[in-house]
Amino acid sequence: QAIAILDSGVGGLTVAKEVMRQLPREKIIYFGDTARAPYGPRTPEEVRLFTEQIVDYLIQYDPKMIVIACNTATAAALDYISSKVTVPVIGVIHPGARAAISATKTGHVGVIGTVGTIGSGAYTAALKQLSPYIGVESQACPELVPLVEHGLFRSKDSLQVVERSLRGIKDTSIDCLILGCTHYPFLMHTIQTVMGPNVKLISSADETAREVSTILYDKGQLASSMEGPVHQFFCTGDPEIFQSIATEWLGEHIKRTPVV
Ligand code: DGN
Repeated sequence: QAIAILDSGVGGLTVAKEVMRQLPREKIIYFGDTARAPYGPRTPEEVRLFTEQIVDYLIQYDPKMIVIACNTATAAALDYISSKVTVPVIGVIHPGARAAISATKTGHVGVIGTVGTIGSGAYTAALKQLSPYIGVESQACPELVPLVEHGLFRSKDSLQVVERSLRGIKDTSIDCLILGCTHYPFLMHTIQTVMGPNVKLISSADETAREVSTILYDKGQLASSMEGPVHQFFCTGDPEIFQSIATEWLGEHIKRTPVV
């Protein structure tokens, strides 16, 4: 049985990569809804519906767990999806919040994400649930997902776009910045350049992969095969762009079966 990982597009590959690194025996079935990305500007109802459709598709493959590797979909649909399926379902917001709480020294953290994620207040709620006196600065960065989906994350223009996007949060006194969108690790170096060396960037990928590992271990479901798994990738949009971004990011040749 595989681990199903889904996102609005290529962003969840940042989580898939970390799952592959921490759990190299596990097979992954990845679904990127590239035709309907970005999810950020959509209503929570629409994001919930899209997430449900993807989960209905992935359930046919009988996964042992589902990772909603999209903050926007986690905020809009995690509870709903968890109540619908019988396998464990995790999102990326709680793991990201937990990683920030363990990294901050000053108790003042920043969060960047899509309009949907920031507007939902889900990060502030998750951070304050863990640590009630934490100070949180939030900033929506709607220009960043399209940059990544178009494969422009290494382009010269990306620095300007990132500078513009981070203007509101750059001059605060945060010591950690949560990359509250799974697309943002593609822009990690540029974001670090703009924020400067004193701000630690937190990606939820490591912590999410750790949670996958813990859940599968507790359920006695960790893969034991000695053979390397063959992962499967699905996308709803242009398969060539998806394949080139996925191959560059994961460093392996990706065989994918696009779906409509
Ligand atoms: N990767 C998604 C997230 O983490 O929120 C991006 C959502 C989008 O499509 N804008």
